[in-house]
Amino acid sequence: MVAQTPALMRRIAHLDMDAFYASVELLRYPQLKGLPVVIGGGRRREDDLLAQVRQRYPDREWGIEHLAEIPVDVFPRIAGYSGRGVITTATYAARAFGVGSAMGVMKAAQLCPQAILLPVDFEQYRHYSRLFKSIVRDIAPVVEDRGVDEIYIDFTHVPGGQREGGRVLARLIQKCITDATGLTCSIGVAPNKLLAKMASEMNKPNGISILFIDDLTEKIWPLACRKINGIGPKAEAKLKTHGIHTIGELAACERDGLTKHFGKSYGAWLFDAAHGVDDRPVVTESEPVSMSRETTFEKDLHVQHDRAALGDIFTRLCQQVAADLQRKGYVGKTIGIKLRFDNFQSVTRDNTLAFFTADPLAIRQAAGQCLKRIEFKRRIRLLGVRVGSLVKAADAPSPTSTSEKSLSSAFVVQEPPPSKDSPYEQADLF
Ligand code: DCP
Ligand code: MG
Repeated sequence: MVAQTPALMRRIAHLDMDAFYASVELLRYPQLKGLPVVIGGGRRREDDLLAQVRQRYPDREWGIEHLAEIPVDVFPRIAGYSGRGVITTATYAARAFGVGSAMGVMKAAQLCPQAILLPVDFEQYRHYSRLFKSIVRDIAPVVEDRGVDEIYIDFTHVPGGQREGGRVLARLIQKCITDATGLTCSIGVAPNKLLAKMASEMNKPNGISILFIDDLTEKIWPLACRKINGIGPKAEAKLKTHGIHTIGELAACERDGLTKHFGKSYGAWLFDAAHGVDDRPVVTESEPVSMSRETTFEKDLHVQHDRAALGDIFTRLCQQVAADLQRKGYVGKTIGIKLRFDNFQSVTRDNTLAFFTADPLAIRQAAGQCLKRIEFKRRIRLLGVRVGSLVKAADAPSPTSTSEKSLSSAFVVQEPPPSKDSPYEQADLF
C-alpha cells in the first residue's frame, strides 16, 4: 500500500525589504542610524561628501574607506535643497514627520527640514537586491521576483515551511539576510499571494505576520479596500461612491452586483479578493511586461519654446529604452509615452506596431506619433517612453513574415481630427 502523505497547506510568503534604498545607504554611513534620512534629489557622485569633509576637517586623511567616520554635521540637510527632485524613500525616523516615497523633496523639506538628504545610487541598490534574493533562493528555491525589494516565496514544500504557519522559516530567512547584508525585511506568510502581500505590511519594519484563512474577518475585513494589491485610487473612489470603504463591506456585496458595476472580470476578482481567494502560482521566472524610461525636468518645458531640448530628451529616452531591451534580449510592439504637465495631470498614449522591435529609431518614430495625439495646453514636467507587449527577441516572429505593406503602415495611427481652434502644433512636435 502506498503511504499517504498528509495534504500540505499552501503557505506563500511575501518579503519586502524595509526602507530599502535608505537602509542600503545606512550600511555605508552607519553614523546616520536612527536619524531622519531621505533618498532622492539627484544621483550619487563619489566625491561629493569627501570633498566637503576634507574642507571642513582638513587635519586628517579622508578616503573612501572612511565614509563611516564622516561627522553627521557634514551631511547635506534637506532644508538647503532647491530643485525638482522626488523622494524615493525615507528612513522610518523621517517617516515620523510625514515624509515618504514619491513626495517632492521641497515638500519634505517643509515637513522635516533637519532631515539628511542623500542622492540615489541604483547600482548599489541593485547589488543588494541580487544579494538578498540569492540568499532566499538558497533556502527556498521557489521565488518570484517582484521588483527591486520584493519577492514571493512558496513555503509549502520547503522543510520547516509549515511550522508555526511559516514563522520558523520566515525567521530563518530574516536572520540569513541580516547576517549577510546588515539589512532587515518584513515577511508575511498566508495561504496565497494576495493575503501574503497584505500580511508583510502589518508588522513593518523587521516584522513577521502569519495569516490563516480563518483570520480573514478579524485581520483583513477591517482594512481599507485600497490595501488590496489591485485596487488603485480609481477603483477605490468608485467603491466609495457605492458606500464601500472596507474589505469587509466589499465582501458583503453580491458577486452579481459587483460584476454589474465593475465589469465581469474585475467585479469577480473584487469579490474573490475580498474573500481572500487567490490561486495565482508563484512564478519563478517572471518575464517583464514592459520596459520604460522617464525623466522629470529641472524646470517645466514648453512644447514650442523648448522644442529642441524636448526633442533631444525624447530621443535619448527612446535610445535608453532600446538599449535596455537589447541588453536584456527583448523586443516589444506597444510603444507608449507618458507626460505629466505642470499641474501634475498625467496623460499616456500608446501605439501598437505590426512588428516587434528594439530599434531606437522605430521606437522614436512610434512614440512621436503618440505625441501628436496629445493637446499641449500646459508646460511639461515629465516625459516617459515605454515599450510593452514584450517577448524574448529569440521568440519574436521574424520580420520577414510581416508583409511590407503592414510594415510601412505600422506607424499609421488613429489620430483625432485636428481641432480648428487649437493653437498647438499638430505635426512634428519635437
Ligand atoms: N521607490 C521609489 N519610488 C517610489 C516608491 C519606492 O523609488 N515611489 C524605491 C525606493 C524604495 C524601494 O523602491 O526603497 C522599495 O519600495 P517600498 O515601497 O518597498 O519602500 P521601502 O522599502 O523604502 O519602505 P518599506 O519599509 O515601507 O517597504
Ligand atoms: Mg520595501
